[in-house]
Order: sequence, then C-alpha cells, then structure tokens
Amino acid sequence: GKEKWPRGEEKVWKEAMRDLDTDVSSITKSFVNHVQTSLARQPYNLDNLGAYQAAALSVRDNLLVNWNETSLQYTRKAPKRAYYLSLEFLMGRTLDNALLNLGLKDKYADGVEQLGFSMEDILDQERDAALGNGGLGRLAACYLDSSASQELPVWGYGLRYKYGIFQQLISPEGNQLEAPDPWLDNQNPWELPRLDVAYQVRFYGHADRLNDGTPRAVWAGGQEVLAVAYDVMIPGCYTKTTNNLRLWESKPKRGFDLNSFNAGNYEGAVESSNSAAAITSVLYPNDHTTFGKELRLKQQYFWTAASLADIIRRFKNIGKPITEFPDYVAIQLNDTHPTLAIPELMRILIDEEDQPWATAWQIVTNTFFYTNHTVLPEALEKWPVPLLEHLLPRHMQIIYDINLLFLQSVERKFPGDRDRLGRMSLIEEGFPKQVRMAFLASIGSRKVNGVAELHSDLVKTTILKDFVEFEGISKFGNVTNGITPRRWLDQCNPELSALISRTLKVDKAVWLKELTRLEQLLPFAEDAAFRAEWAAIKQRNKERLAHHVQVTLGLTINTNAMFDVQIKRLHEYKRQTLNILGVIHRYLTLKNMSAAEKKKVNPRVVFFAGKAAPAYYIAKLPSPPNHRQTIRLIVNVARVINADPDTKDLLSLYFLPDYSVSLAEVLIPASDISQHISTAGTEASGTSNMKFCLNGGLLLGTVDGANIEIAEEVGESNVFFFGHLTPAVEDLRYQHTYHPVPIEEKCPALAHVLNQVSAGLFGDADVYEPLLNTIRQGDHYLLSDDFDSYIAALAMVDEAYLDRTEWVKKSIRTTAKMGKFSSDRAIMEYAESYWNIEPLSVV
Ligand code: OX2
Repeated sequence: GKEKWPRGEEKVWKEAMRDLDTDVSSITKSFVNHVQTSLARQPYNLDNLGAYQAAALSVRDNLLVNWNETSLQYTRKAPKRAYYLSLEFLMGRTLDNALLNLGLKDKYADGVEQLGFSMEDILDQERDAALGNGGLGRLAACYLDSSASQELPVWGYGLRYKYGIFQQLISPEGNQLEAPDPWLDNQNPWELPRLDVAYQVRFYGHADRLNDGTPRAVWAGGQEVLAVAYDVMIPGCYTKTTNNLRLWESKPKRGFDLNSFNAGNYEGAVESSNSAAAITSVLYPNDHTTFGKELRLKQQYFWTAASLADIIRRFKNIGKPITEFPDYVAIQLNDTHPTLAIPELMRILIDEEDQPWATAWQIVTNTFFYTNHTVLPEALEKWPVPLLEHLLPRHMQIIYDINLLFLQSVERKFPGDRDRLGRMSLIEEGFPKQVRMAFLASIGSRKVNGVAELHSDLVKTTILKDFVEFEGISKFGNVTNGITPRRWLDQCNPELSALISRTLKVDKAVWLKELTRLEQLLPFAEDAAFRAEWAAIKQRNKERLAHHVQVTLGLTINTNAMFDVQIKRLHEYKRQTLNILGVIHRYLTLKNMSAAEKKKVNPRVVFFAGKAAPAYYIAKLPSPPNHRQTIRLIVNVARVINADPDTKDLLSLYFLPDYSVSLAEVLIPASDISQHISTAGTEASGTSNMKFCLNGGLLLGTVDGANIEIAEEVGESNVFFFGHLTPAVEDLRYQHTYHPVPIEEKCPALAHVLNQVSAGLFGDADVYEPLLNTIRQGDHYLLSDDFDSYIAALAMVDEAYLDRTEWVKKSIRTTAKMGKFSSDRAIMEYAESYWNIEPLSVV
C-alpha cells in the first residue's frame, strides 16, 4: 500500500527534494554558493585551498543526497547487513574519487576552469586521510569502495583519530624523523558529525556475578567515556548506493568530571577529561608488532563497544527477537584488533538481554567472521591477563568462561591430550598470563579466512592447525585480497583508463565493475600501434613522477631509465635490505666495467619509499629491528651513487620521504618493474603487487603471498620469480642455527657487498654493523640464501628490458589478466560465502 506522507504537503517536499542538478551551470552555482555562504569568502580572496573546500562541499551535497536515500532504503527493506570492523581505514584523498564515482569529474573540471581554477591544483590541496599503517588499512578502504560499487549493504566502523600515521621526514644523515599528522586542521568536508549518535563506554570498575542460577553479572564503577559518531560517505561507482563509514571520537562524559570537581580537585578534573579525549587522539604506528599498551587496549574496547551498541540499536528497530540477530547482522573482524567484540556481545546478551549462555554463544558464533592477515609470531596479539582484569573485569570473566567450556569440549574430543589443551587454551601460561586473541577470534567466529591461497594454507597448517583438527576444515577458508580498479587504475592512470575504454569499445562504467573484461586486451599485444600508445602512456607517467620529484624534492630524474620501485612499510621480512644490497652489487659491477661494456647497460632508476616504526616505539622491543638503519643505508648509498660520474647515468637511487596513498598514486603508474621480495611464507598477500601489475608494471618477486596467484593469472613467463620456496624456509633456518656456514663461503657476492659497506664506502661504517650482522649471523630472513638468485633475476629483468617490444607485450598481457584482483571479486566472495548478504539497489 501507499505510505502516508509524514508531514506537510507532499508535493512541496518532493519538488524540493529532487536530486541535485549536475549540468555545468548548476555546478558553478553550487560552488559559488558554498564560497559565499559556507566559507564566507569572495572571488578576490579565494585561493586554491578555498576552491578545494568549495568544490568538496558542493560534491558532498551530492553524496549526502545519495547517502540519505541509501540509508532510507536500508531502513525500509531491512536486509541483512554486514559491518566491517577495522582499526584502520587508509582512505587517502576523497575529492577525485568521489567525482569519478559520481561520473561528474569532467563537468566539475569545466566548471572550476570557468571560475579561474584548475582541477589539478584543486585536487592537490586535499590532505590524505591516513588512518592506517599499510596494506591492512588500505584493504579496508578498497573493500568499502567495492561494497558501495556492488550495491552491498555494508558499513565500516573505525576510530576518528585526531592524528593519522606520522609524517616522515628524512634528516640529511638519513635518519627518519617523525612529526604528527594534523590532518583535521583545516576542517574535513567529508565527515558529518552526528553529535546525537553517542554511546557511553565503561572502563575499570568491578564485576560481580549474581550467582542467582543465571550466568549474569553486574559491571559497575570505573570510568565512563562518550563515543560520538562521525559519518564518512562512501560513494559507489556509477550507482546511487552511498554507504557509511562510521568513525568514533572519544569525549569525556561531561565537560568535567564533576566528582573530582566538587571535591575541589580542579587538576584531577581536567586530567580525566584529557584522558577520555586521549583514546582517539592517535593511530598506533604498529605494523606487524603488538605492545601490551593500555591505551591501545582502551582504543580497541572503546571502538568495539560503541560499534556493537550502534549495531544492536539498529537491529532492535526492526523489531525482531534477539535470537534472530545473525539473520540480520554479519560482523567482519579485520584481524584480531576488534576481537573484544566477542566477549562484549556475550556480555550484552547475558547481562543485559538475559539470555542463557548457550543461546548467547550460538548468536555470537553465527555473527562474527575473522580474517587473519599474518602468520608472523611477533604480530599475533596477546593481552596480559592482569591488564584485562583491571580495564575490563567483566570481559575477563567471560573469556575465562568461554575458555573453560571450550577446553571441556576439546577434552571430550581428544581425551587425555593435555599438550593439546595447553596449546589450544585461550590463556597462555607465563608471567604474566596472556590472552591469545587469534584463538578467541577463531572460536568466536562462524568462519575464518586468510588473504591469499598460500597464506590461508599456512594459517590452517601452522597457527590454527589444532583448531582445524577440532572444528573441521570447512570453517577455514581463503579470500584472496583485491584492490579497487577505480582508484588504482581509473583515478591514478587516467590515460591508460581512456585507452582501455577506447580499445574495448565500452564505457569505463562497465569494465571498471567487470574487471575480467580486461582480457579482451590480449590480442592487442600483437598490435604495434596499440603497443606504441601503451608505451607512450607509461613514458608520460614516468615523466609525471619525475616532475613530482622535481617539484617536491628538487631532484632531476632520468626518465629514459627503467623505473624500478619498492614501496611499502619497512620491515625485515619485506627485505628492503636485500634490494639495497642488490643496488650496491650493481654499482660495484658497473664500477668494474669498461666503457664498451657500459654501452650495453640499460640505465636504471631505483625508487624506495616507506615508513619505519618510530624510534621511541621500537626501543621497547626486546631486540630492535633494523628498519631505520636500512633507510639510512639507502639514503647514504644514494648520496654516493648519484654523485659518481662513472655510473650516475646508468644507476641512480632515490628514497622518497613520507610515503602515502597519494604518493603511491603517482609512483605506481610510472613503474616498469616493482619488487615484492619477502622471504617465502612471510607476506600474507601483498596488495601493491596487484596495483603495479594492473598498471602494466612487471613484477620481480619471491614465490610468496598473492605473487603466486598473480603469476598463475598472467603466466610465469610474464613475472620474474626468484628465491627459495616456503617449504624450504624452516630447514634453512635450522641450518643457520645449527650448521652455520661463513657468509664468505656461502655467498661470496653478498659477503663482498657487506664488506664494502663495513669498509665505509657509504660512510658511517659502524652505524650499519648491527644491520649487517643480522645477515652474517642468524640471517632469519634468509638474505644469504636468496641473494644469488636475486641477482640472477635482476639480470633477467635487464635482459628482458632490452627487447622493448617483447617487454611491452608482457606489460599488456599483465594488465589484461589482472581481472581476478578486483576488490569487487573479493567483496562478493565475502558477501556470498561468508556474510550471506545480497546487493540492494537504490533508485
Ligand atoms: C598486511 C599483510 O602484511 C599483507 O601481506 C596483506 O596484503 C595486508 O595485510 C592485507 O591483507 N598487518 N598488516 C598486514 O597484516 C597485518 C597483521
């Protein structure tokens, strides 16, 4: 039946509520209107930043109309929804992406030009939203884009950090310096404060079991803080669907803590308001490391508690019994960071909804899904029991109860197997005892997945082996990661996108959402004219990068060289050190060449970018890793090599500071070859490998993570693989420990390179000794085992690049076969095989 219009005259409302007009003159009107009213400025004093703000506010109006309509449809149709809980969303810039997804970029460009601005300058004013460390956070951002583009009812939940990932500065000596990232300093047009959406979150206090025959307890006292919602609009590509990313900000419950204020304790009152605000003040720069820091645990609980309260309130509006919760709600845990959601939902169901334990556990284990992103032991979260007991006493009780019942059921299946009970317990014995979050996430979830085939196999056979044996293999799956082709092709490489649309004779609106259509490019690899266009675009992207480096760093780059790129967080397992030692090897080789030999050498420019863990941070580790020395070595090798007249035309090296999503958008389309050279079995997936290949860059890598699946798609002849395979790694490490062979014997080429560094060829000899010694002794990441095959692979890359026709063919074939790696495919796998949700179209 027809619903009754809620208030006033329907006609008047409806006429005013039309979608916004999007012809160029309406766009300039809206832009100028924001200049005059929202910004209160004049054409006389409007700079690029003001123009960016006006354009953003105007685009945001369009997003809000769609966002509202989408929310209304979700409320009306009450479909099952999925929620993506991630402590990190590495969004980057929004304006360009929003314009492209709305299909309005050309019109806005036209409009702002008429008003005397250039679109490029305007886009360049935006600061990155850098609320993440690396791959895990960027994956979350790609999944939001794909969810909206595939019209799936998916919301993200995260934290609104006042400061994102630190800004990286490099001192003249090559030291990394860190500065705060005040990204919210100039108003953020992409968020909508929802001061009316707020929840109280409790910490500390005491939990008393009722012992009335129910499992209930009362948790009281302690500190209460307020979680306030900020909503970020997530537009789908060529669809009205505009989803929501809800970020929580912490606030004191009252402006002051009145108790202490009344007692005359002014300082204490201010202190407690500070501590509430501190919860969401800064993103932890952890990438693959965990620390038992109270503030981090507070962040995790604050965020999961607020998100669950919000999800439950929305569910209750549907009016269904709580036992039907999993029919309407799926919650994806992005790594173990939100695992406290499991005991928190138990607490709500038992203490507040008065459900029996078994019913509550049934609801919980049908609601959550857990994605593991690493098997590195140092990255697996564990929280000290005393800290949990202090901060979250009720949750600690619940975790003990879950553990007891769980171990009883393990004992029933494997009677008398005490070792197994010890291995599988949620509580690791020791001083202090610790809660193993990956185990809690696994047993509390409906399904568990890894992020690439190899990684998912490793999860099943190593860290969660006992759980597979106990719960059955069908609970454990794989969803290979993906990337959004909107940002990582259409937006960052507009010329290539246009060439693809022309060649496929189909609008990008189609192929960007059906990326396997790129396969139709395959025959064009044989077309010389097409190859010429393809190569010319790569060349212009290299010039665009060179221009960027010229403008930002004042350095001149040889764009006739091969561009060789490694950009990612600095980490021992990612082996940036292998790369720089390879560069030194190349340098030493060039130095020994005759002029005639040099003539045959292809010039190469090597780029590095990436952040290392901050100094104060790694100082707390038992054995600090050497990322920072690696940066220092790269910078100092660059200083020597780039100034050496014997070699500088053939080899140069750059460390680009402050790696970010925006910098990646310039670097990736410019790369001829990129390096993904982790020790086999350590990089769960990698996602930048997919971005480079989608943009026609070739891959030099180990047989690891998603590299393997990329090679399966594009063909092994189009990638450069080297190094030992995963099954060999364990044996090799055993050899290193129990039968060490001196590096001079084992790998003379590497020994020579190390000795040159030790001898001071790049200055500061003693600074690098600890770094070099990790390779000479122990060599946990197997540089000495892989160095020779790495050098051989680099030579094969050189060789292949000499035949430019064949190289361009490889490049085209690579792009053509990357369809699988669209995050649309990945998100549909989650939707269908995990969450059981369906697209809902908003018209
Ligand atoms: C990263 C993994 O290291 C990387 O291989 C993967 O592609 C990415 O997550 C997205 O799945 N923190 N970051 C990661 O794992 C952890 C833990």
